[in-house]
Amino acid sequence: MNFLDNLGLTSLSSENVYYSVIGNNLRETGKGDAFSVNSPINGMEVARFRNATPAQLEEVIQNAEAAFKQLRTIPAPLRGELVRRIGNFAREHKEDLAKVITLESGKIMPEALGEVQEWIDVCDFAVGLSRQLHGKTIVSERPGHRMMEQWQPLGLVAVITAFNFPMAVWAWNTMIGLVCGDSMVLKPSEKAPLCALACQSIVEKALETMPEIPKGVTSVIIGDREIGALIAQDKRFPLVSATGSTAMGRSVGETVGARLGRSLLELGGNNAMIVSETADLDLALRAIVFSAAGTAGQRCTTLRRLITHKSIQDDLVERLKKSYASLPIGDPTVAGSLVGPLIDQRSFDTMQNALNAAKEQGGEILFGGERVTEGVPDGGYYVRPAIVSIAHDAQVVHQETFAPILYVLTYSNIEEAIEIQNEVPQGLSSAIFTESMREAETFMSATGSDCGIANVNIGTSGAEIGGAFGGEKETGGGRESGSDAWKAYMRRTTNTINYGGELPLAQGIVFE
Ligand code: UN1
Repeated sequence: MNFLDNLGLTSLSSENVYYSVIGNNLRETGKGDAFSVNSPINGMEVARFRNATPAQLEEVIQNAEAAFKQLRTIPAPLRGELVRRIGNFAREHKEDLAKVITLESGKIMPEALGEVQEWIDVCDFAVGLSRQLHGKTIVSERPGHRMMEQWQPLGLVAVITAFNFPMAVWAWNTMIGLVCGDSMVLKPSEKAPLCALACQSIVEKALETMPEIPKGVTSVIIGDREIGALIAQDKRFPLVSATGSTAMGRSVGETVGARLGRSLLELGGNNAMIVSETADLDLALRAIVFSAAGTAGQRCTTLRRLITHKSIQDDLVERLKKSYASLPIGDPTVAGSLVGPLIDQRSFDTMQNALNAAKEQGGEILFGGERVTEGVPDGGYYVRPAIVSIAHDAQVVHQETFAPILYVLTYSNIEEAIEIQNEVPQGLSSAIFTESMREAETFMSATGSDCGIANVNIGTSGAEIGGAFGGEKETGGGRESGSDAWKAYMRRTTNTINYGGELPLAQGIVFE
């Protein structure tokens, strides 16, 4: 496969097994259990790995620590220059990188290209940021004193990623972390390790052009849950950033919390869109289809609950069914496909279980849900995205099923719609379609959506990198990517400086 060659990813090791530990001239295959990576496109094996062992993790950590000690002394704008070059290499290899994403995650090419674009965009953002890691100056209550804040590099940051955004989520963390002066260690999803190696190979191209930056500033360790747990326990990682299921995040968060470390969690979503009786339905329809069926329902921002005003529901659902019926389902490498495969059989089974539960809980499948075997590659789990009409408080509606199931719910007034929107345990993304300013503003107000993302007249997925990305409640509370999310990757010091000849105490205390 040419694109793998172009990224230096072929014949990495003599045993035909890829390296599991990479960074700072480390090049080792894992010494743990072997596993294969199978493409969701057709189930074929695309690569073989061996998991890294705890001893190999120790090696990675020591290298990353040595790199951090140097990196923190390098001025932030120079760290920004590294990120600029990483972005340029990502631009140059955009198509090669997108092909690796498609191969491992099954994402259609236009979306895979979009994912690489997120990486490129966050590089541009981080380069600008590298000259804007501002602290404040603060007036002191004491004569002859002043106060200020400084932001300092934090240390080693672990990034644990999921299969569905194997490059973008790593990039949000790593490009920002690098300008902040941190040494970044990636533990990728076991379903997308080649993507991790591709990311590392791009960083290494940039590092080759900047010998003044230590080589171990990014590294990759491919391992199982045991390695993930060891990372969470290790106090040499002041920050662990994890994306994935709420169950995984809870375990990481609890372990990191027990040692009083910081975790940045980006977990499950159960995203809803309210469609008001005033909405522009043409616009809403397009947004619904992309948000609910795009990426085969495998984004954490995927639209899962459609809360429709009772007066427009029938019309909207009819139009939605027509639109779903014409969605091209198929090989994600083929131009024109809009819905690719689910990641694996387990995911397919989970979807079928959810559909059965929906029926048991009084729901009705209005469209789709079944496996598609015609006109798609053999061996992949392709499904027709489902539309299900059901009560808003049915149990299955309150859980995240990582597959294209859209639950259609009904409301009569905006207060009720917002209540339904907020009644689930997750709090990532949300949207309203309305032409009413009152409804839109109420939705975004303190009494409105309780999610980290609340959109008006656009869908729930496809956020830009310039905003802080993340959500509340069981979504974990973390914020990544744009705005001031960088602060999570640094430590803040407050400095009080006395330039006078006296030593007045704060709060007017006299101590003599
Ligand atoms: C994810 O699914 O983990 O907002 C991230 C979006 C993308 C990122 C999704 N920019 O849909």
